[in-house]
Amino acid sequence: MKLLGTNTSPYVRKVRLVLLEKNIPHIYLVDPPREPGSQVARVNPLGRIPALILDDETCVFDSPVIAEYVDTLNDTPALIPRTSALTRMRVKRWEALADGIMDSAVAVRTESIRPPNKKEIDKQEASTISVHNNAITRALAYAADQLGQREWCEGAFITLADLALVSALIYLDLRQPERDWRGPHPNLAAWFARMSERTSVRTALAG
Ligand SMILES: N[C@@H](CCC(=O)N[C@@H](CS)C(=O)NCC(=O)O)C(=O)O
Repeated sequence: MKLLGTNTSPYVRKVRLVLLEKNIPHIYLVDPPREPGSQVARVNPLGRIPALILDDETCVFDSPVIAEYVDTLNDTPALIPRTSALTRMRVKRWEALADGIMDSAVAVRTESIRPPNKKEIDKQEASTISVHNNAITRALAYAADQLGQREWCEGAFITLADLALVSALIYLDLRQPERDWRGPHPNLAAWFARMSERTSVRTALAG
């Protein structure tokens, strides 16, 4: 199978971490969707990455669908719990929380790099940025509260929850280096430091 993505996309990093943690053979191709010659729009009508192309050319998108599909390919480890409906929901909710942080951070980035325009539009940009930044701040506090002093986001083993959250935080560090999320949330900072030591995270950060 082939994964199309870029090294900066947090959604792509999440999926790469799932593939790496589960040791699933794949080819990772850097293919920015807006660059001429990109094959992304041909395989994913939405023109977005990550896009996972299976050996029979089936294209799997978007990242929660890819993560769930890939997780069913083997049980080593099972990153989305298979038996308890409640635990499964909690892991998927962590993923939704992390994806929401990514969505808001991408929205802030998109607004911030838009060239300055008429006054009215500038005002709108400022309020959009603050709506999304506030959502990120609340989501981080929620994550820190849910994590507490545990080693993993959910249960006694690594799950998709940990991989999604670490991807969101890596993206925040990349795009909002001025945001001090570690100061108010030392438990999240300690968990992140431990996660950053994992071979999968190092590999996915190396490009
Ligand atoms: N909900 C989607 C979001 C994917 C997404 O928005 N990816 C961005 C890159 S971070 C993208 O491909 N944008 C299209 C573009 O850059 O043209 C997922 O989880 O896969």
